[in-house]
Amino acid sequence: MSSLNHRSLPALAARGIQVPRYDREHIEVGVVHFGPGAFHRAHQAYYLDEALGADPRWGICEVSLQSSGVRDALAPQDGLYTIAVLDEHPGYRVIGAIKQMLVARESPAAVLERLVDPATKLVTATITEKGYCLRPDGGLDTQHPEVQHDVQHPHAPHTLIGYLVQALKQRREANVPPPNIVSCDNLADNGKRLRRAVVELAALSDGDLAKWIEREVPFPCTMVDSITPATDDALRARVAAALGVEDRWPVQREAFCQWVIEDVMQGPTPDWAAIGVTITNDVAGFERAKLRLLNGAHSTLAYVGSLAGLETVYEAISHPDLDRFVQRLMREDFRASLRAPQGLDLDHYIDAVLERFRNPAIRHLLAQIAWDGSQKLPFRILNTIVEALEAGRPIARMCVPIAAWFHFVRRKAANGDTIVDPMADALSEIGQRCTGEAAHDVSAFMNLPRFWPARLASNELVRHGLTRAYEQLATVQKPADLKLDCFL
Ligand code: CS2
Repeated sequence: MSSLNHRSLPALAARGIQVPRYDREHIEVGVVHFGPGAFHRAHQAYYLDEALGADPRWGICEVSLQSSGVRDALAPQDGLYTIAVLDEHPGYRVIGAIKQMLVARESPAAVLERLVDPATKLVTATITEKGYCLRPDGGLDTQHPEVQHDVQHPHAPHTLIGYLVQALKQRREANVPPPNIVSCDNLADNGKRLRRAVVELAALSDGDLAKWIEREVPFPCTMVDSITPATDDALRARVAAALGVEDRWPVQREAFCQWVIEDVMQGPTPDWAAIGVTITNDVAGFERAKLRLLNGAHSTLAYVGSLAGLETVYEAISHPDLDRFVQRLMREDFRASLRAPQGLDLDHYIDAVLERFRNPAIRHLLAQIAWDGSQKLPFRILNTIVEALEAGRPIARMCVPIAAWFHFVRRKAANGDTIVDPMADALSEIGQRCTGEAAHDVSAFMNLPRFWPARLASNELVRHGLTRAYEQLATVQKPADLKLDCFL
């Protein structure tokens, strides 16, 4: 079977596949994106592909910080790839928005050149929580080896933060207005956090630059949402069957797709309203609701479900006890911590999220969601526990997913399985020290450095809640063992 490339497009269009409606030869790079993983290609690249239909200025230069995988797969395809939208009636769309692909470790100067180019008006990022190199209190972790590298080598940085500082410095010197810099990761207050990290790194070498960045550069906060399971061979086969050509790296997502951006951007931007992006002054309300309700529930299903041997979100939400438990957690504990932003009804939102989890067309592996627990849980659940304690609300149910994570780590460590997490070494060391005795094991996890918000680290209510949940989950091995009614 031949491979997808620009010559395939007319035949694909004739087959009824959606292909770019614009002349790819004439699009310009106006966006530099860091982290061209599946989520970005299913989400922001889709929106920009829409924008290109009316305005050629929003082509993307994709930057991978380290890996050459996406570039190597998509270069022979002229940057084209397919989004499979999986629902009752699957749809396929070929995206043409990628104009250039760079691997930063190979060509740092080319990345900086792109970032400094006045045509670059938007910089976006999906580098996952760990890519921000933050301390638990939210500031930049200046002890982080990659951050230290960037201090020493400002022209060949390793982190997004390093690239942004250097690019902003050069733009300022050349009198080029700064781009809008949009973090699209699942961090609460993602724009504010990114701004703080960039300002703190800049301040280490150039106080004036740091002040200028703080004053002049827009870092809108955003909420991004679309369930995007990792690409597997089943998807490749499905796409090949639908297209009649082979796509090395298609992506898949549900039909639901949402992007909400804070209304602080300056200079030229895509026509956001026309492409379905919401611009608002209250992004924090949307962001928090999504992070706590959807992602918090996801992590709960991932850790509790994995203990019981369940494999996918669909299987986990179809387990009656787990379904009841997660609903209670969402409708009471998580919801109590939220204020509805204008235009969002939280009860309807919860219903809609649960409906999305119940989509049988999506095979979303719990193992994928379980990655990077040390980076995700603080934003998704620990912060909600902190607020519940402050407000005198119960925390027992919210201790269950955290205790399930402890067991998940302990079992991985005991079996010698890889723990995918930037704190894997510390976690596997704790996991190996676990004895199965709840008070002992919970203490070991509560001593994990650089994870716990200050208010939780030595809180007795938290210790008690975690110990009880840990005991309750200890014997769960299969779906029938999952009895969570004692937490309802
Ligand atoms: C998931 C998210 O992998 C995970 O941790 O919770 O990727 C989730 O699917 C997206 O945030 C949905 O927008």
